[in-house]
Amino acid sequence: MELAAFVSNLERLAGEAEQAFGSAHDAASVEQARVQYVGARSGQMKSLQKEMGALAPSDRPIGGKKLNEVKDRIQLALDSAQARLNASSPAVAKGLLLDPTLPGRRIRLGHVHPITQTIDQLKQIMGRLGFGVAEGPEVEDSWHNFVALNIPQDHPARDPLDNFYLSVAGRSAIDGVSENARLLRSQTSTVQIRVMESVPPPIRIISLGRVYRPDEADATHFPMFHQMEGLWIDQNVTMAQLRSILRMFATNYLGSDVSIRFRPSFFPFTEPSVEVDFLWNGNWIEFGGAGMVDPNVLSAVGYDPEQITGLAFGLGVERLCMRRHGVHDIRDLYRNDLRFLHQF
Ligand code: FA5
Repeated sequence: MELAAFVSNLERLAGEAEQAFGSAHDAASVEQARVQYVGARSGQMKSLQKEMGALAPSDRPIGGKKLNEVKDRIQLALDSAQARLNASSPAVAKGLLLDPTLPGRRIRLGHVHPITQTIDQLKQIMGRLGFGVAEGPEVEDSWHNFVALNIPQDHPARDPLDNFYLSVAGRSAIDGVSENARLLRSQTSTVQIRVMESVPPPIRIISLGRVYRPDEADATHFPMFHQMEGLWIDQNVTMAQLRSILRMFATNYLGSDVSIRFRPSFFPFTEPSVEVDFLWNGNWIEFGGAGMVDPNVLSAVGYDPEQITGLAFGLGVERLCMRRHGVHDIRDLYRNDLRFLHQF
């Protein structure tokens, strides 16, 4: 075959292919032209390539060079047809086309809320000290929230202004002070009563959960917060044990350098009673109450106070979490600001 004829065939093919790709305006016609001109099996480029063998050996280097030039032209025409198609696709119009050169977007996983994390840690620490976990309802009756805890009918702690009473069956919430009123529990000490009513001594439990009080929200108060209640019932339980348990708990959760102080106090359900303070940035801050279970409470649940003794404590979970993590406003825990929550 003549070199001139081979080159002119190549030129013709390149011209046709460029025209075909130039006028292809949808994916199907681009693909059709691709198969026709550069298809691996029956494409026209392929057949011309075979004709190379019919050239005189001295013409082959020039023929081969021309063949490669034409291949490049056709490939360019194919590439620009495809680019034109992509640019007009709805995905690009919306800016959605994948750009593989962009760094990947990190998927932000959610995680457990700091108060739930704190609750898990408290359960672990107290578990190592031999305390199991008990639970009780958040909607309570007056018996468990007050009466069995030695808080009589006329006690100020039962005031409707200090509790969230529920209005039941058409009765107003103010009637709540009555004997069978229901309310959102104001303390986890209710669980002490429920556990003692259902099992005989010895008992060693903690109970962690939400409690509710109509307190004005400020840096250290919130109307819904969590408490960790502890109860140890057995023969010969002592105040010294109460103090060492709370000390061990505090050094485990807050660090070995924590300072703890017990202040004489009063709770209707413990005698003697103490307030538990921890030192925080040079100030003594109240974290909870504690004491020896009052004989009246032991009698209310059917125990013999001559035989059975007990210790109990109730600590504010938010304040523990705040001191450990250096949070200075309890409201930050409940603002649901992800920039704050992601730090935990
Ligand atoms: C009680 O609730 C007692 N039941 C504790 C107790 C249990 C005493 C067993 C004896 C035996 P008090 O009302 O002081 O006690 O609350 C205990 C802790 O809950 C407080 O020290 C504080 O850490 C936390 N607390 C109280 N009110 C709020 C509030 N509005 N917001 C956040 N934390 C609070």
